[in-house]
Amino acid sequence: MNNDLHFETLAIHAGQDPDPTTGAIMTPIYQTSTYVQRAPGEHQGYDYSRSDNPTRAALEALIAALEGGEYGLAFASGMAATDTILRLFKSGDHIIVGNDVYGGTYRLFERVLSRYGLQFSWLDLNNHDAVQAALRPETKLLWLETPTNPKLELADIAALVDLMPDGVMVAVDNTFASPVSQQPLRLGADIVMHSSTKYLGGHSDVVGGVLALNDQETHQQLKFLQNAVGSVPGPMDSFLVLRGVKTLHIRMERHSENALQIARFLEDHPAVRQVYYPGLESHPQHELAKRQMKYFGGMVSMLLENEEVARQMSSRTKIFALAESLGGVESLIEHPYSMTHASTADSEIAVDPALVRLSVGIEHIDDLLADLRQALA
Ligand code: P1T
Repeated sequence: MNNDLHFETLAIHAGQDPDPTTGAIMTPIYQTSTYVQRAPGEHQGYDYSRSDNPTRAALEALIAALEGGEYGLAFASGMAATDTILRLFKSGDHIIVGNDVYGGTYRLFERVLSRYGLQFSWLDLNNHDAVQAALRPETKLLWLETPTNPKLELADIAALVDLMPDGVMVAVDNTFASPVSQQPLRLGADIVMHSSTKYLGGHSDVVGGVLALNDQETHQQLKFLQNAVGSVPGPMDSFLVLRGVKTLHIRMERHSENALQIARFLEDHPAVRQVYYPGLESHPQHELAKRQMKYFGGMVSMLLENEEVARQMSSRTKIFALAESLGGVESLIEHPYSMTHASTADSEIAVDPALVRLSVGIEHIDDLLADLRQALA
């Protein structure tokens, strides 16, 4: 597949030539753990499914194409993908992280990896002076989300890449934007990570993670770790992400249209103190959003009067289902303080208890607006 084709074409075809033996147009689910060898070490490219599996290989080729990278890697979850990146580093290494991230990322970094001697600084990545001042000889990685979970803050990827000295990698968790909206490798980032559980899968039926990158040596190290650590996705899960991605571009367009209308509605609602959505003119980084993103995405957060009101609203919607996760075709609502970001409680990156987060789906906008209107009444 020629990776210079348009995104919409790559989403449907990259890594997915029809099966040469049967002509099957959909990638077969190679539900096998092992592969027969003609003689010891003499096989057809596959020897054991932790190391490689053809369905997973198709997904890995697809994600590389979507992100404009040379290499893709797939994992059992977004956290597994993140963890595998962090295993590139060793005790004493220092990592700069944006101070608004998914709660599970905070938990992995501070409660697991810090026990192995990795050191983390949590910073406002829009304060470039502070980022520069935090750099140390031991700094090896800048980790960022843009837009962030749950406050939809943006980071200027190209500017931050420029700020990093040689030897400091930049990894972007691109889960909220998805590759149809922004491709961080093209802006100079070294590694892109996704929870494919979200927009890539798109149907709330799979947990997975993926990486994309250009550097051959880093790819070899990550591929080694993928096999050595073993947090790989099964073939069925790989297939579900392959199938989900085929409609990513049209889903994201509708997610974004619906989310913008909802953000505008919430901005005018007296019960809402603040709305966080990069597509709103009132978003402090709206200009950066227009420059860096093709779509503003389906995630909207809002600040209500207090925690009690936020909890009540989260329980009152009928179409927006109260659940963790995001990026599926159906709309979800959640209370980050007690749900997705409970692990950041009392920390330097704790979220406001009055915050409510929406994952806006692709249902009819009038039904979604009516649901929010009744829940806020
Ligand atoms: O859940 P998993 O596939 O392991 O991905 C973790 C992850 C990583 N990065 C971001 C930006 C995420 O949002 C997530 C998962 N987030 C949720 C489950 C959530 O509801 O926010």
